[in-house]
Amino acid sequence: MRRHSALGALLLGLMLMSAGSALAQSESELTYAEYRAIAQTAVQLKHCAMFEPLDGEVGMNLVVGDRFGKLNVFRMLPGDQRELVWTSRQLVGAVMEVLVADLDVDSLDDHLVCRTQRHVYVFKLGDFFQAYETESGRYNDIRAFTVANVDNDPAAEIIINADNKLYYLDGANFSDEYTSLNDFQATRIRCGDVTGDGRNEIVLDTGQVVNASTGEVIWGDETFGPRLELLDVDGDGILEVLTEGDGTPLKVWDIDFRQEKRF
Ligand SMILES: [Ca+2]
Ligand SMILES: [Ca+2]
Ligand SMILES: [Ca+2]
Ligand SMILES: [Ca+2]
Repeated sequence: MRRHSALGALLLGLMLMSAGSALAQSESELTYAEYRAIAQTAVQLKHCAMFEPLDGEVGMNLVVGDRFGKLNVFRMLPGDQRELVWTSRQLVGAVMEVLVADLDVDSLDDHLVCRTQRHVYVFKLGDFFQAYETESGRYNDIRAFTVANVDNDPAAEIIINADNKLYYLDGANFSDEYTSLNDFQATRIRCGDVTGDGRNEIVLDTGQVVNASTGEVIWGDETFGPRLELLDVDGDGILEVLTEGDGTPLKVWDIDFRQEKRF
C-alpha cells in the first residue's frame, strides 16, 4: 500500500511537472530571434505587416497580402507554431501593399488597410469586419498610399497616390476629402512634420515635399530613393527624410534647411 502511494505520488508529481512545462511553453514569449525574423519580414516587404494580438495573447500576428487577392493573417507563436487566424474574401486584384493603421489616432492600431491596383480595402483588426472598399471605377492605377492625420478632423486620413493625383480619404467615414490639383507619380509616400512647424508634410519618393493642408509643393529639387522613411535621427525634434535605393548610399535630408545632412 505504501509502495503504491509512493508510486502514485511520483506519477502525480511527473504529471504536474509535465503539465507545468506545457503551460510554461504555451505561455512563453517569442524569443528575440523569432521576433526579429517576423519584424524583418513585416518591415521589409510592402505586402506584409504585423500587429500584436489585441488581448495580449502570446505571439505576433503577421499579415501576408498575396498575389491571388487575399489577405492572410497568421499568429506566429513561439517554437515555430503557427495558426491561420483569418483569410479575407477574394479581393479585386493582387494585393500590392498592406498597412496596419491607427485610424482613430489613439496610438493603438485598429485597422488593416490594403490596396490592389484599383481598390483600397479597410478591415477592423478585432473581427476583420470590412469597414470600407473603394467603389468600382474610382481609381485606375493606385501607386502608393499611407495613413496620417493631415487635416483638422481628429481621424487619420488615408493618403492615396492614384491616377497621378493625391487623394485624401477620411479615416472615420471614408468620404473623399481632397483631390490634388498637381500631378504626382510616387511609388512610396510618407507623411510627417519635416519642417518643424507642427503641421504634416507629405514626402514622395519622386522628391516632392508637399504641404499636406494646401497641396502646395514646398520643395522638389531632389529625387529621393525608392525607399524612404521619416525619423528624427539627430534629436532636434524635427523629422529627417532618410532615403536609399539598391546600389545607392543612404541620404539624410533636413527639409527645414532644404539640404542634405552631414553628421
Ligand atoms: Ca486607434
Ligand atoms: Ca483628419
Ligand atoms: Ca510641417
Ligand atoms: Ca531631426
